Amino acid sequence: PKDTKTQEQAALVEKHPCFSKEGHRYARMHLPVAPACNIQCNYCNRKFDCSNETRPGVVSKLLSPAMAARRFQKVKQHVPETQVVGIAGPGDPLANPKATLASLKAIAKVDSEVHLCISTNGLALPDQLDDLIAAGVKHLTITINCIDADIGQKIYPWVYFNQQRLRGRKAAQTLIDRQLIGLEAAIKAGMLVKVNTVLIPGINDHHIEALAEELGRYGAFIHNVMPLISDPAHGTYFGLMGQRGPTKEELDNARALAGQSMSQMTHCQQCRADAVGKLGQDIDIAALENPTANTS
Ligand code: CLF
Ligand code: SF4
Repeated sequence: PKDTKTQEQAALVEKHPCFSKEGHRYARMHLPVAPACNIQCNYCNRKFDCSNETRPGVVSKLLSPAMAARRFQKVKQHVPETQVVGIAGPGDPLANPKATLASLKAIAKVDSEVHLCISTNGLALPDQLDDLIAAGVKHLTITINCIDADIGQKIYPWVYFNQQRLRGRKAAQTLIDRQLIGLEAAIKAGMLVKVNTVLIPGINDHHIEALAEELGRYGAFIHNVMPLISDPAHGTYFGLMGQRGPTKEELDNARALAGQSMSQMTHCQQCRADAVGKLGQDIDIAALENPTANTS
């Protein structure tokens, strides 16, 4: 059975452009169906896309589940290498459970073979894991920036949980607890779990090694340390506070330290919530859907 499990995992990894470097031959498509979020990150600007997985600064046009399925059909014809359909924003997929689940179902109806992928901050994961599994999701990303609430309270000004807006250390601890419960349960259920960490100099950079060690103990599959994008033009809180992103050396150093316990993804493109195509070769979805319109 162990061999079968390993074979299944290898098949899941092979065609996913984010979980495998060899996956670059294949394309992914994001469905921007999830506008709301249940937490606030200081690196987010809600007017733009979730920087959990997405680069702030460009607004995606929201789609309904039916529109998302139609877009997928069109993309599949145009980019047959599309092997993965992910939901990564522009808010948090699990803060929009109806739209997220309806979209996953609509996609599976069009193509039962396509890999379904979700990226979340993890707050609602323990409650929604069973629904995701039932919908056929096998690839999951949780953005975990720290496992220490003293650090977390500098990153998350509030967390909305059980009809309450939590602040300070309590907010951070609640989020971290839920992330780790969700991480453990998802791995136990056989999902392939990636963890994204936004590297924020002076905030969580000294903590990356300990974080990666813990992720290794849990059995996360791969770790993606991504640089903070703090351009004040994007209006993020960190940008307004004068927080800078890491230098290339700082990023390389953090990845090397984390790499002692977790295999590292280094080819992340910090995609938009509506990105389509191979990594680094996004196609123009507006032009594809509206070939006659002038999109310049
Ligand atoms: Fe999308 Fe994320 Fe799935 Fe990939 S992106 S939901 S795991 S299909 Fe990939 Fe883009 Fe980096 Fe994300 S390159 S931002 S890691
Ligand atoms: Fe923004 Fe994403 Fe953080 Fe929610 S989880 S506040 S959408 S960056």
